[in-house]
Amino acid sequence: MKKIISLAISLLAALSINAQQKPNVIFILTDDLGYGDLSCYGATKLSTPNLDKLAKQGIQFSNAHATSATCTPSRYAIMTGQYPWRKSGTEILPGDAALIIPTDKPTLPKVFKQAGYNTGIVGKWHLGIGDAVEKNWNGELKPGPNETGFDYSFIFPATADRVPTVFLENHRIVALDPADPIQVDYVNKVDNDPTGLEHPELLKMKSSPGQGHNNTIVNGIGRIGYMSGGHQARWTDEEMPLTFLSKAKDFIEVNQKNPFFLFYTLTEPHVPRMPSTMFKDKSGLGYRGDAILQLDWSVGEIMKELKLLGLDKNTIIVFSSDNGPVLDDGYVDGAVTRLNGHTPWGPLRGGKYSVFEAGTRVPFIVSWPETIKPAVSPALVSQIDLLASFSKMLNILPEGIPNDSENTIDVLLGKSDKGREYLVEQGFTDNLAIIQGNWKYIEPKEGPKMNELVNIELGYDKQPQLYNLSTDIGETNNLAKKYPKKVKELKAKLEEIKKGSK
Ligand code: NG6
Ligand code: CA
Repeated sequence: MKKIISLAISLLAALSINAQQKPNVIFILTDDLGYGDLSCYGATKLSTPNLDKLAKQGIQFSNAHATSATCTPSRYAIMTGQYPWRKSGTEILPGDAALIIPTDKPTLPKVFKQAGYNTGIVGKWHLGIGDAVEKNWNGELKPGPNETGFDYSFIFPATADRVPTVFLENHRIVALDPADPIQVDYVNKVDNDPTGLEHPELLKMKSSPGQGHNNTIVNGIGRIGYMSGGHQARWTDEEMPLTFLSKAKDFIEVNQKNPFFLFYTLTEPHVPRMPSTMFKDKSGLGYRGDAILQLDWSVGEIMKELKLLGLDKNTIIVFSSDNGPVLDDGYVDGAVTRLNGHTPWGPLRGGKYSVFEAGTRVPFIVSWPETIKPAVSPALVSQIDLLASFSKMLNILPEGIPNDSENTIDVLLGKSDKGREYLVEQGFTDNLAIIQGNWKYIEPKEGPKMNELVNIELGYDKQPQLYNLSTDIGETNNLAKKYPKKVKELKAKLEEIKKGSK
């Protein structure tokens, strides 16, 4: 008997050592950060020392992608490993949308959970909450992040410019006074809360003409959508980074003894950009630049925390952005007038909403000190592959991982530089492109050339477009007429991918 007990104890000890050896993973996802927004990616008008340091100690990818040029579809792909254009209802969601992530399929956090990790999300969600649009915001709100694989969640439901402007911790709104219940409506005004449209004099930041953002005013900023009540629970934009950072640090601290996966989804530099006082006017580029300094600072604070707890060596940090950059996305905040020569899109064409490269080619850094050999990698990688890749790393092979998600773990960890063979990019909902090797083919599609509101080329064209990205990264020279065979080949490949999915 004694022997059996001691055997059991040593087995348990071995298991727990094993568990401790598994690296923690923190995926830091920013919102609308462009390919050219960081100094390690060539920005000269602002400096991002913490991300530069992360890039220096890890692998900095130059050809890494979000699947889509807007937030909801891009995050849908990260969570499910499936191209979002395969499923309707994955376009930019309003703040009262129902959950769009299936609760009975594999997800990125579920992979970690299955491997014994504690999982958490802190930050922006934007994938819907509850079973329906109509819901009682004052009770338990589910299904949501916790039902898709996160043990812990501290989020806001949609975007910083959409109501409800409150935080949810697990299933409930934080600091909600039952005597002042919240109501949310995206069609009609509810109650008497002032709107930006009726009371522009109450605004501390004007909304851009023609872009909406003039419904309920919260913290002096007009939002998309109407809400009433919940006054104590409403956030103050200026303290958002501190709140998220503190919750992220708490999660790390509480879970320091067991492997954890933290999805830290920062809201910067998405609109409304309202940096905290310590960053206001620091960049000289207006609030958008300040918001970038602020996100860089948050990353630095996380790195410091890991060091303090002795977790820095055994924590993988993945850093990226959900889609490309935009200047005026709804508020008059100086992003255009104070740009000062900064190029958020780097050498790329387009931006957020666009099927051109700046829409989906984003900063992407993977760091794992002392395990990953620092490098710059030109390999083609995508956020959609994190699901299959971490599954492979953890030896978890859940059934039903969509084959859109490919295992590229060796590339992500620097053991190989052979990235994906091809990748599909999604612009503003229905326009798709495929990259294979140096070639990029944008399928012909009717649609507006420009999103005039934000002054970004969307990439729609009735004619097929073909670019050679190795010599023309700015997609200026359409070679479709010159290489009809290539066009045919890539068109066929794209059609094949469109058809084939689990
Ligand atoms: C757009 C909003 C924009 C932003 C975006 C979502 C208008 C005119 N523009 O519809 O301000 O909120 O949605 O951004 O309403 S994302 O990064 O979450 O996809
Ligand atoms: Ca975004």
